[in-house]
Amino acid sequence: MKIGITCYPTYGGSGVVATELGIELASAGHEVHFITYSQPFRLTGREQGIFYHEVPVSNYPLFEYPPYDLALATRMSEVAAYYKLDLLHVHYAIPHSISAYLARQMLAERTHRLPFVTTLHGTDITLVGLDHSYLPITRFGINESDGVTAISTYLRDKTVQEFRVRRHIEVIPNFVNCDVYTPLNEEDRNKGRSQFAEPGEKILLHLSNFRPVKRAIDVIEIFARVARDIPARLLLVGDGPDRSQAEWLARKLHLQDRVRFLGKQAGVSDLLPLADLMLMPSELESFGLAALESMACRVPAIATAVGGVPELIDDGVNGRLFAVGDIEGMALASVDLLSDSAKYSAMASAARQTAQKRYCASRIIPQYEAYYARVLERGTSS
Ligand code: GMT
Repeated sequence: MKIGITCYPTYGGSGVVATELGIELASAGHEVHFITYSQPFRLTGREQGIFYHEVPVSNYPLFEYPPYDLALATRMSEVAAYYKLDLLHVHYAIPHSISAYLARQMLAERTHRLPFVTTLHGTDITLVGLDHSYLPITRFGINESDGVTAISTYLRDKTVQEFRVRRHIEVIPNFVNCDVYTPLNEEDRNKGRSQFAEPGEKILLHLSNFRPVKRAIDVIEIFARVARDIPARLLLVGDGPDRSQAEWLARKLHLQDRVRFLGKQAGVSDLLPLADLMLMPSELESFGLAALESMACRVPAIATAVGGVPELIDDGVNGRLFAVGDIEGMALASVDLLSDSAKYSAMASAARQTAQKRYCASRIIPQYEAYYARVLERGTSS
């Protein structure tokens, strides 16, 4: 198949999923065209079977707000026509589904049929989509899509309930390449850990875009309590609006020598297996890709029981779940696990097994391929 993919190409879970999907589809023999405003950060631009098309947005003085969604629709229709795309797959409903709708209409005039699939990721529904100024157009984009997928059952149900859409929404969960996200052998792990911690110290890690929904402040508070009881370090990967407050708090709590902010990282498969625990105390996660990626590396997550997270984490088996804001509970559970090697090892193995048995790319990519085939066959998936 020839598939066009549009996503937010910078840092964020939906862009990561879209990029990894494109990489996996290309290695399965499909031709993949990314149509985005900048090159997705996990791509080098030289992958076999992957093409990148930038969306230029001209900034005419009259445009106080340059119409990106129209420029995107134009580029989508051009790329689809030039490269004879079979299908567009857009990630994040706003504005991508609307641009895809326009591209489809533009091409229909030229008798090129271009169905599009929209994947809902989370905040496009739970935050942005429910904003009054966007709700009707998000609903329109969902209803007009030829196929719609959601990354968890929670998100599908939330979409049906909040948007009152009656169409079918296919649940295809987030995935991870279990060969890339994998535990390291002891020698490599110890070598990697020595960059960040002394022998005998534990490593806790947080990975996010530091938006308020991620509760980065809770991460620092949890770590402060853990570090009182056991020798430990905290690695924070990513960047965003709450980073400076988190840095300030780490200093206020005299933790600056124990906490390291690594900023944005293009790939994290080399960092995650160095950690002992992932901290994900989010206010909301429709899935929690960061937890899945760490679990695949045999690193269990201490997380919150919100959104789609309980579909991934079975409390006490492959990770731990707490109420939002339960800093004490999350700190106690971290100390408990890190002090009991038998309990820790069982949970770490269960985490890796969950990723392997349920979320490996090799299991999930065929679900996307089958779904595309259904959309192409039927005209629409509903
Ligand atoms: O929250 C983020 O990290 C960004 C956001 C996005 O859309 O880019 O992530 C959402 O999509 C991810 C990939 O499908 C999910 O794993 C995250 O749980 C989801 N975030 C939220 O629901 C807050």
